[in-house]
Amino acid sequence: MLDKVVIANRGEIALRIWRACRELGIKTVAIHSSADRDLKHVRLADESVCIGPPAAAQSYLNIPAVISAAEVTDAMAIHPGYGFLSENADFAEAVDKSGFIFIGPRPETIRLMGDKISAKTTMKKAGIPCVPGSDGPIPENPDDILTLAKDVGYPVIIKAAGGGGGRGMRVVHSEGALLNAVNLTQSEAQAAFGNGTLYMEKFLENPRHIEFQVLADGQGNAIHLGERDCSVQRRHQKVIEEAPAPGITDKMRSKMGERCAKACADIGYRGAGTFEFLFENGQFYFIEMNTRLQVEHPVTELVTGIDIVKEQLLIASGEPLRHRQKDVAIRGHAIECRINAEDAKTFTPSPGKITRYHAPGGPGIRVDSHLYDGYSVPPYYDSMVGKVIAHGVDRASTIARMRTALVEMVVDGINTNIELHRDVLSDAAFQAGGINIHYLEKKLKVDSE
Ligand code: MV4
Repeated sequence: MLDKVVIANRGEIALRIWRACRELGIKTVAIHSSADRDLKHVRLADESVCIGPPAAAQSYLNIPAVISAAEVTDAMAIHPGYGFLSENADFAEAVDKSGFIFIGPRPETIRLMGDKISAKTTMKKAGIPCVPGSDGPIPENPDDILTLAKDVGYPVIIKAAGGGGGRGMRVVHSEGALLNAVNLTQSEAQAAFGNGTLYMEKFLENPRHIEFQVLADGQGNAIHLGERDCSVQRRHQKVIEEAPAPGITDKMRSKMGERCAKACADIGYRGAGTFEFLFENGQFYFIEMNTRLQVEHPVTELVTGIDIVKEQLLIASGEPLRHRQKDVAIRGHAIECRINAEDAKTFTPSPGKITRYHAPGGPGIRVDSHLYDGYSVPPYYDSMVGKVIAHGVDRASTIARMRTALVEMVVDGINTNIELHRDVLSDAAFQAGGINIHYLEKKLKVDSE
């Protein structure tokens, strides 16, 4: 078993990791920037180390500083959380080489999935359905690019192999616009990721974003924990997630979930992971794999009863997977609302001091947040300050629970998106279920008119 873990993150997820360690009797080291001394988990951790100034590049992203903190505290493992260094293969490798355990997949796996072309090629070979397209990098020769697009069929989307999560992509609607779009995307990708390699896919116009959660022990065992629907998003930032995805039958879930689990077993995957799909006209199309714990993991925890962070810690300590697929059941429904410190109209960050904080509660309500009365939200990091997660026997009663929680919740002193959540949860289209990735941006446009 791990005896001491460095929590290499901040905010709600650092607190979430602290709680899981604590439950398992694992000692914790909070590493933080000089702006984060007052974070709740820093105060609760057994030890804390300030690793640098506020700017993330000099603290949470500073690989030598993070590893030094593990060395001076004699820790055994490092949990990266999400964002920051969580999907950095060089970091995972440096952690290994320094004699610590990286709580996540092997560096080679992170690298394989970080390149979106090799991720797709790997998954296609493992039997996962992918969006039709170039099956590898697009050709060099302009005529060959034009022929490829004609074969795929317009509209197409040009994506950077080094991109992901909505960065480095361009939609092309006609032959006349193709080569210019390719050149632009290539220059941007080279500048942003140091890798100008591109691939092409058929552009799906109105898909839903549905992702499957997996757990694997790196010893040949892998299971899936069903899917989440993350279609409520704005500018590639998810706002609301739910599990299970409306309209996905047990049969569809088992079929796709088991394929994901088998793909993990095939590649010797270790840890928690997520297969991202676009879902359109009853079909799943793989786009990317995330090799980290995700923000929205709680909805899966609530419907399966499995503590994903505890499982990550047990897997990292070398335990074989303790859950069998046949024992994983989806019970009821769960919805998560991400609470952001932001302006309701402009979405610009709204840092500042919390003058009054009341968390919602009651049956089926979980709050993952580091907020407390008197805490100051610093201006240097992501604006998400917590998540409210509701669980109920079915989707309608879960929506009712969430709406109650959002009325009950008070966060004064900063602006938040709580009102936006109330609007979405009372919207007939959201209540009907099955909205696509364009839903929120369209709704915001209509509502502002
Ligand atoms: C797509 C797509 C349509 N067709 N690929 C955006 C994030 C990145 N993970 C992939 N993305 C998309 N890829 C094809 N072939 C539409 C998107 C997309 C999107 C996907 C998921 C969630 C929100 C999105 C918002 C805009 C575009």
